[in-house]
Amino acid sequence: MEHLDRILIRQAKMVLEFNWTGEYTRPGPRLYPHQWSWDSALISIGYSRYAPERAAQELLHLFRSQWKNGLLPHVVFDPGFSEYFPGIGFWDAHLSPDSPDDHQTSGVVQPPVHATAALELYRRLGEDARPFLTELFPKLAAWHDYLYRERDPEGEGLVYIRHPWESGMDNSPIWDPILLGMQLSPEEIPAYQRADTHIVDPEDRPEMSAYDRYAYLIRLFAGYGYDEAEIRNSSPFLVQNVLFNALLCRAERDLAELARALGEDPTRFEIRAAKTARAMNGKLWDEKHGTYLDYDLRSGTLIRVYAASGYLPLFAGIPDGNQAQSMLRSMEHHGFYPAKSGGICAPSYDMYGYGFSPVQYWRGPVWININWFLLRGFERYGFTEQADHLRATTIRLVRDRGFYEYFNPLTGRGHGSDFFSWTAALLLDVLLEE
Ligand code: 2M8
Repeated sequence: MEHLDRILIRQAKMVLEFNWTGEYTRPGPRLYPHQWSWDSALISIGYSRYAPERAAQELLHLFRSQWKNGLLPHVVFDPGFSEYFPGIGFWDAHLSPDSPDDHQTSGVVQPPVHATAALELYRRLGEDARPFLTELFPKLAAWHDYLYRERDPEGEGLVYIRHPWESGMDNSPIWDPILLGMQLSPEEIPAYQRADTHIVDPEDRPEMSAYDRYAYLIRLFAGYGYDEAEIRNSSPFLVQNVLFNALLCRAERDLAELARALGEDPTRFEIRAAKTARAMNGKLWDEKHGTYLDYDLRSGTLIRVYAASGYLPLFAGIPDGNQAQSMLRSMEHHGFYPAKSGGICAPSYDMYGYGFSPVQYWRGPVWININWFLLRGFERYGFTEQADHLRATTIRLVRDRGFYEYFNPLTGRGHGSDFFSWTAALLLDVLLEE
């Protein structure tokens, strides 16, 4: 191993150590003081490589706050930290009879990468992971059951998200058409005070008009006591999201593998994974552009906005060989694989797309988790040259610029939170692989 890599590994471990609270790992020191759902799954993938007990602790702590109906909340609050919006009182999760009695959480979810993370740990630990798996497996199954039961009422194989935050790509231009259509009167906009814009450059964060709508949706859900049938009837935001469904499909397959390891029946997970893959290819595939698109259930139309998440089905093995080839061409010919023009892979949104910003959060910057999903996807399809390139640029980016939350794809400059945990964890996964 090269000397520079060894230094980078030490630094990455220090970032995670710095954010470790004793119970879970904060995504970032000041901006994100609580536990986030998909952050923790990605963080545990990094821990699996060198600190397996931590990986297990991270996931088990998160699942202790799972709702009684299986919903896995996107944030588990540490009541000791109040400087974050929206906090416990804004979510009012206790209004749901399903919320946990002894933990404070949000009332939305995030992409389901948890079974994938648990399988990674099983692969590293083998039989030693059995006690952990025995405890986590029924919770993972309940989480996936919740998604297919509550979020796929027509049994299509595609689950919906009901808030932009559920995609993890909070202010992606994918949501613009829907948010533009949400005309709110002043009295519909809840009173709130943001904390994020005091901590990092406001230019790097979502607009106020986006936050108004995030806040509006939360209060709408709380007003219905988080009753899913009511929310389904009334939420202006109801989307079958490519990223979420691709990661769910992969997680279902991974859960089936865990079931087999535990001597449990994998059938329902296998059937659902296959159904989701079929539905994505049938409903969300855009043949002309060689990518997958989100579907707006309210308007009954595909959202023709091109983001890096459109290529994440590669991570789940959803496209066939021909589709995968055409996705690669699509990435290279559009603004996602700017290697030839000197840009940095992979912008989260088409660099030539309308509304692209090199600095504003999910509207263009490079994110290490997206790169990691793409890298593993390229490897899966044998796109070795692209995988090598993406691996090398990702490592170089973090080594040269730091452990930032996201990076300007034109200059490489880091933005958002420094000491960002999943940047460190996923880099460790890549650097420590055998
Ligand atoms: C961002 O989202 C939170 C809201 O959940 C925020 O902006 O406060 C997103 O990047 C999300 O994907 C991520 O999980 C979270 C914590 O890193 O931050």
